[in-house]
Amino acid sequence: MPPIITAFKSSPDRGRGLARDMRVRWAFEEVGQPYEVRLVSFGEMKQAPHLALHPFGQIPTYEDGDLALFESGAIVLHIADRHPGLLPGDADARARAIGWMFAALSTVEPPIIDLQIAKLLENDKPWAEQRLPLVEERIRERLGQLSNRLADADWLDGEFSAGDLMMASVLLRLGDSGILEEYPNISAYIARAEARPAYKRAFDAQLAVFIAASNG
Ligand code: GTB
Repeated sequence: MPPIITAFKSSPDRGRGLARDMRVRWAFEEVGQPYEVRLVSFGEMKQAPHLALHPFGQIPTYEDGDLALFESGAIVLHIADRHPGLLPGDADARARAIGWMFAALSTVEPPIIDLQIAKLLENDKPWAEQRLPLVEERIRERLGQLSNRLADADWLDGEFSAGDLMMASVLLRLGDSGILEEYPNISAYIARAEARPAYKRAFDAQLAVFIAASNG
């Protein structure tokens, strides 16, 4: 039986591939492994059966036999570790690819999440107008540094790896903010990631959930 992951029954991103099951689906597609998806509602996420899998009541989770995991980074790393295709064979290159995964999740993603919080949850606060440019500036600082490091390379460290999968997933959350366009090499990097057949299969699979939910 293939591993089972969880995803939103009705994703607030309306099928744009921004929820964190997308990066796990993408990892499965890159390594050519089948997986199943159990869809959960916001209510179900906060109930005991799901909380037993995920202490914070979120998606995605991963179950394979006796193993249950939460945290998209841990799940993608586990998939990449188990199957060839997402981590280099050379031990040093593998360690660097894992380093890029952590950089994506702990250095680049936090200010991007801050922007979404500022725009969606704090936009009615009296200080919202002053805070937004500060948050945007922190993102620009990171993207400028990332852009310098990427330079004219296709991927962050040699061949495409789980580090690129995670970095592209995180950057895609900037969506229509207009910030990505300021960094042409990062925009091209994201376009290369989105053009990968595995990305497209994962994207189509999560979009199909949204379309089915909209029709049902
Ligand atoms: N650090 C965890 C991980 O990487 O797995 C974070 C998991 C997480 O935030 N999951 C979110 C969730 O379950 C879904 S992805 N939220 C429900 C809750 O906390 O109650 C976050 C997300 C949601 C919506 C959009 N969107 O609409 O664009 C994008 C991303």
